[in-house]
Amino acid sequence: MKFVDQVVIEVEAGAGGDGCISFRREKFVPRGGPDGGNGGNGGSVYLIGKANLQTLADLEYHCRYKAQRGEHGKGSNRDGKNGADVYVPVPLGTDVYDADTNEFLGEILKPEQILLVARGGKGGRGNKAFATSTNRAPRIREKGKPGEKRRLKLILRLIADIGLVGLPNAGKSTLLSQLTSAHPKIADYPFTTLTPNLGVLKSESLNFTIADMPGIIEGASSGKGLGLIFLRHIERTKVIVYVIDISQKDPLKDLTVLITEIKSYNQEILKKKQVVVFNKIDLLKRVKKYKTDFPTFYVSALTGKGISELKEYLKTLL
Ligand SMILES: Nc1nc2c(ncn2[C@@H]2O[C@H](COP(=O)(O)OP(=O)(O)OP(=O)(O)O)[C@@H](O)[C@H]2O)c(=O)[nH]1
Ligand SMILES: [Mg+2]
Repeated sequence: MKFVDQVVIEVEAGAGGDGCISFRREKFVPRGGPDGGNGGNGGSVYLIGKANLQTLADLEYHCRYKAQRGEHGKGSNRDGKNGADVYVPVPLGTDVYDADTNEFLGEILKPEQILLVARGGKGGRGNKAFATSTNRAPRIREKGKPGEKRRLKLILRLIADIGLVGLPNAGKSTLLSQLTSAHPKIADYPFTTLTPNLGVLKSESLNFTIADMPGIIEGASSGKGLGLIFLRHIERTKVIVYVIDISQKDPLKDLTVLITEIKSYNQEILKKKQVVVFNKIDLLKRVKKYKTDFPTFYVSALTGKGISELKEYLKTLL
């Protein structure tokens, strides 16, 4: 399915129903009192978190949501029915902004969590509600209030436990396919991965999600390659795994490039737990060990060497 992580949608709540002006008319009751019912409230629009959604793609096609209006009040004290609410399913990790003012409205992080984004209009009161001891036959009523209407900008920042970052071709997607049952596209050219891939690392008690990111190159923060915009998808992860191709000229410099680029995107990310994975050890006759500031692993995502140790370590981290 197409990966969409930003959309604009329009939401419109229902208007409230109007209050009614009516008087009781019955045989043998000469002057019946007021009996105009109240209008029903308009339906509201909510966003609701759905764990089975991974992107905002559905909302790109269906981008207008309108809730039902409230029924008008009727005679014989009958109040109008409330309009039905509308629930718009969104993936977990959706940030919600007003598209016109950029005001942050909230975020959806948990399954079935809801967020009110357009409040339904209140129904108007009927004339019965206006009767007093001095005015027993009021000829007034209220109109229903309009429902709220706004354009929303939805931005997805994935909720994953682990994020894989690295230069293009370092073997991130291959590593994802080793750690999880995901089948991302793998190829020997840079920028094979254009949008994040998700996989699930199964553990005895818990499952963890791993997100494989597109490649980062030096200067990405100033727009080179695919830029860094997709890094918002590792802002919510607990652990960052740097994947480095150890067969390259200067693997430590590659690590520095990654850290520098991430820092210029959002240095808060560097407060997370970080792990270095030197990949492609099968290409070397003798594996040289490097000193880094983080727990470090030497693996071959191709042959599977060193993968089980890495897996166990990641599980204990989480
Ligand atoms: N020899 C060897 N090749 C590997 C290893 N891991 C990955 N490769 C190869 O390296 C190439 C790139 O692998 P990918 O997993 O697509 O790399 P990536 O980091 O996801 O690349 P982008 O998505 O383009 O950023 C492929 O041809 C893989 O088969 C490894 O451990 N050893
Ligand atoms: Mg890839």
